[in-house]
Amino acid sequence: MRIDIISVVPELLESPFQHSILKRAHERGLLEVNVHNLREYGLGKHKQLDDYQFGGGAGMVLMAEPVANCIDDLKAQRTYDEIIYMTPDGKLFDQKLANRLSLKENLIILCGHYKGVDERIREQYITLEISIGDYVLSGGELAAAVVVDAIGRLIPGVLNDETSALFDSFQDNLLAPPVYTRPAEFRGLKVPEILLSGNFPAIEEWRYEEALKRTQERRPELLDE
Ligand code: 6GU
Repeated sequence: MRIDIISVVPELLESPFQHSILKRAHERGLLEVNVHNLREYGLGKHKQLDDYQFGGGAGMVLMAEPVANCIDDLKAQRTYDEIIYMTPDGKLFDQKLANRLSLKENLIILCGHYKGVDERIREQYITLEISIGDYVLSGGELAAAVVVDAIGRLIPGVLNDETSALFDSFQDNLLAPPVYTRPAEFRGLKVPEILLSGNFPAIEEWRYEEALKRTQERRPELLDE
C-alpha cells in the first residue's frame, strides 16, 4: 500500500511511521508513506496557502488551487482508491473502516487546517471524509497518523502470529480480555489460575467470557451492533 499525505505541517508526520510495527511494514515493502509539504504548492512569492473566508467570519481557509495542484500531480502518477480528507465533521473512524481501507492499494490523505479547505475541493476531489472522534484538533496531521497506524498494521503480511489482529479489541465488537505475564505472583497479586493450567480450550473460554464481561461493563453499546 502507498499512502500520500498532504500537509501544511509535514514536520508533525516525520516520526510516527518509523517505529515498531509500521517500521516493519515499510521494511517488508508492504507500506510506503509519503508526506507532501503543501507549502511547495503555495501561490506567489509568499507561497500563500490560505485566505479569508467569503462572507466574513474568523479564521482562514485553505485555498482550492494549491490543494488541487498537489492532488493533480499525484493523480497524474497513479490511480488512487480513495482521496481522504481529515476533518472533525467526517465519518467517525472505527475498526470496520480501518479493515476496509487496509485492503486498498493507493490512498491520498489531505490534512485539514485553519477553518478547513475550500468546499469545492471537498466536492470535486474528496471521496471520503474521516474524523477520529468528537473533539477538535488543531490540524488533521495527528488524526492522519492515527488512521495510517490503524490501517498499516492490518495490511496483509504486516502482523505475524504473535501480533495477530484477530484478537484485537473491536475486531469482533468485543474489547480484549485482560493479559498477564511473569511473575505469576506480583506483590501478593496472583495471575488467574486458569491461565497457568495449560488447558487451552478452557483458557479460550475464559478469555471469551472476560472479553464479554469487560465489554458489557465498559461499552455495552458494542454488544447491540
Ligand atoms: Cl480528522 N481533524 C481535526 N482537526 N480535528 C479532529 C479530527 C480531525 N478528528 C477529530 N477531531
